Amino acid sequence: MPNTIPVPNTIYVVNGPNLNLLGAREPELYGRATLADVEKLCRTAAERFGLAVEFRQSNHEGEIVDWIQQAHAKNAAGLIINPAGYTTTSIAILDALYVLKAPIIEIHITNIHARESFRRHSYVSRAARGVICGFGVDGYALAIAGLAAMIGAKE
Ligand code: CA2
Repeated sequence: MPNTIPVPNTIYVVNGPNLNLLGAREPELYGRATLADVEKLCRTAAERFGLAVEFRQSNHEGEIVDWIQQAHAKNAAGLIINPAGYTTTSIAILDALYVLKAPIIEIHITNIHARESFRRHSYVSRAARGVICGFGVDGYALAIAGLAAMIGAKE
């Protein structure tokens, strides 16, 4: 058997608090797509580049930290994170992201710069290679395409 190192091909898509409510509340802000729709969209976008997706959502900071550590332990090819309300508060999530060597993309459904000023400061951005916001849930597909380009995954 050839002694080859497997190429990492799994990307983690991690969603923070309240994103389980997508589609059910505040559609004027976040649209009508549900989180299940977003998961499907991510899988379809990733398949084009031969990438697999671990799709997660949690309302709990520590669980998100655990998944980031898991992405590192499993040698994930990259991580896309919508930290939601933890964007502006979580040094614990930032510290976990700093450990990850694979590229990180931060994504927000809305344009956080056009909203309340407190939404504009992101701890997570310090660890992110790229940030996408304001494209609605299509931003997830854009994040996957951008990540694929960063890691050299071809269509
Ligand atoms: O625009 C984004 O994706 C945000 O990360 C969403 C967060 C917000 O705190 C950030 O400033 C921007 C809020 C997520 C809450 O998600 C909901 C979805 C549907 C209904 C209610 C909340």
